[in-house]
Amino acid sequence: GIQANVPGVHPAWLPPDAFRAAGTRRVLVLADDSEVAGTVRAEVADACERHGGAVVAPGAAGDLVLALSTAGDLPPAVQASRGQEPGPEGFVLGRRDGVTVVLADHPAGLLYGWFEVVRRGAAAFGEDWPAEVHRPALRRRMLDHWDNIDVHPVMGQVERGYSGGSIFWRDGVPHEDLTRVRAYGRLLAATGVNAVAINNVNVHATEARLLTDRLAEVAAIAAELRPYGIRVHLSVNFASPIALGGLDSADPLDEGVRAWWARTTERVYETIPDFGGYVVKADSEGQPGPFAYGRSHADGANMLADALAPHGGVVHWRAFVYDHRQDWRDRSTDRARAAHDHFAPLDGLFRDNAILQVKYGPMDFQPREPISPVIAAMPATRLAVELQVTQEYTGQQRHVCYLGPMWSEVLGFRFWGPGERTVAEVAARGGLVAVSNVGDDPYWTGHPLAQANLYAFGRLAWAPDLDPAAILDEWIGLTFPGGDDLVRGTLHEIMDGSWATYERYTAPLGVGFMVRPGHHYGPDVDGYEYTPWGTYHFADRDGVGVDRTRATGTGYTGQYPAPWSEVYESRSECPDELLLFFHHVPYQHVLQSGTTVIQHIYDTHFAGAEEAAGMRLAWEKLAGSVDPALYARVRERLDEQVRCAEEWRDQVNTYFLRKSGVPDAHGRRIY
Ligand code: GCW
Repeated sequence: GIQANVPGVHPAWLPPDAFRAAGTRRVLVLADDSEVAGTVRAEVADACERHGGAVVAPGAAGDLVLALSTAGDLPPAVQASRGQEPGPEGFVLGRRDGVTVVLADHPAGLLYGWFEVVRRGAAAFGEDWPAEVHRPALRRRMLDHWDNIDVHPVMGQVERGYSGGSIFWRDGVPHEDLTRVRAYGRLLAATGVNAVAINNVNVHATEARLLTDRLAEVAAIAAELRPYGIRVHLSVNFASPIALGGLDSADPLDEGVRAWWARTTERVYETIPDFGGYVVKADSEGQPGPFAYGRSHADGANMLADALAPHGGVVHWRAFVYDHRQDWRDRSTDRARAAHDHFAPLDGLFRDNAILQVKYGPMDFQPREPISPVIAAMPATRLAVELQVTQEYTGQQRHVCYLGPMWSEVLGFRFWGPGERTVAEVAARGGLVAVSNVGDDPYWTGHPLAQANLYAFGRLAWAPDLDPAAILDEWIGLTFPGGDDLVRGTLHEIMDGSWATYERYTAPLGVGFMVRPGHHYGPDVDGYEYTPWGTYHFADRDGVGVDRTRATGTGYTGQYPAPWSEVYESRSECPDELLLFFHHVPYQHVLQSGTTVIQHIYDTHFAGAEEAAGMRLAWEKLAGSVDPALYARVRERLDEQVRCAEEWRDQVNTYFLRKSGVPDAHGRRIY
């Protein structure tokens, strides 16, 4: 059966009512005996049982037909949809003569087609419409969990997790009952996600053993996710041959090391035949890697790719490699340059099943960064772009910050100018990956409204050109199925612009950070200024920002192709929102908006804090219209958001008033 509702856990975007339209029909399923097709049958049966529809037998008339093209006896309405080649995960969807038809070549497509019908609700059963082909734009749509088995002394159980403990492990062992994992798989499948890496990329001693003597735990999780078309991936420690295999080296060119990985990987596939592959953070923030042996990251990645290739697996090799022990006095080292400096020269050297996983920005998941130039620099490499659904730097699921608009901008960015390829197109053969925001919290994501980010990630990975406001609208319709116009309108009012609001009250004009070191929550303007982490703003009495130009700075702008290499180089053409990422400018520098930098800082911080207060006011309109417990949870978090936004406003404004001595043109209160 399906895992529709876990007692005590919020159903997120799949409450029973979301299935009303589909569940009241007569539904015919023509499929094979695969596990995923079995899921489709169970889903249909469950929805029909709840809402009074019926599963009909072949030959009978249905209002909805879900068919595999390989099934025999396709009814006439289905025949009309043939010949469109939806591919391994796609489907054809149309309505003809009053019958809604989903036709797929493979069971996964049928499952995704079913959820598309659910999403459309009554609209899927209105007027006829011609068959449309739906195919995912990106090949792998993956969530990475930063879950540990043990509770880490500093990071907790889930690194950068804001939703409680892990849904996979508790007290050092897997949860006794994994139905929650299955429910998670179901939620993800409904958005189009097809891969999950279950453990933290910082692989500590206990978690390293998931690869060997704790493999059964991975297999158990894989068994819960498989019915929803999701493959399991594992983060592995590069030094495993030493730590687990008793070898004296992890050198990727050493025959003994290579043989160890080949054997170990073979055993993984004996246990989990559809295992997805490995995720690796190497030579990054203290994790071991190939540099210790004088080898390149292509050598490292290819060794694992070779071990995985016979079994059809892939290695996701992360490009997040930089010097986290730099000297703040040294102005020539620029952390933003690091990934491109390390990886661009390796283009063409990676195996086809080695996927380079690149964070969307050159720094680290900031609310605003330029797009990583690595994505443009490696045409002969399969690239995956990495986003962060967990809101490490965007309010940690205490603040409302709907990230759909940010990701949509990232995916639609064109490195080579108008009309040229988008980031989503460049990453099509690799994928879109994000750090999950899910934990064992009853709302899954701590902040109930943060569920929308998880939903939007899957939808954008499937179709990057969807309008983020339309995705939010889908999410609202599914999650609050009885919701009236007040609910819908108010949620849009609060969430549509929430990323922009967050950006306004935090670090200005793309300069980034200014967060409290370590946990990264709340303001601390100089918190990282004299640290080894490479995240500086260089504010002094005259100006602020990082000079990354070729003319006078670190030369980072030169890592972009034209036109962006020129646009970013130029103070007057650089987009305002990134000005301080690329340039060090005087406080009186006039932005393209016509405002000076210092006045912009004051204005946006007053506005941002005011908007946060406006969100809380808007939410109060929904008292009585949404579930009281959910109402209270959001309300309590909005109190914290308002408090924190004021703290940001006052610290940032006070800091820059003291540095610059320039008063606010509007005479507002700065401390
Ligand atoms: O954003 C940073 C986080 C680290 C994280 C690292 C990474 C898993 O602060 O906690 O480590 O990025 O992406 O590897």
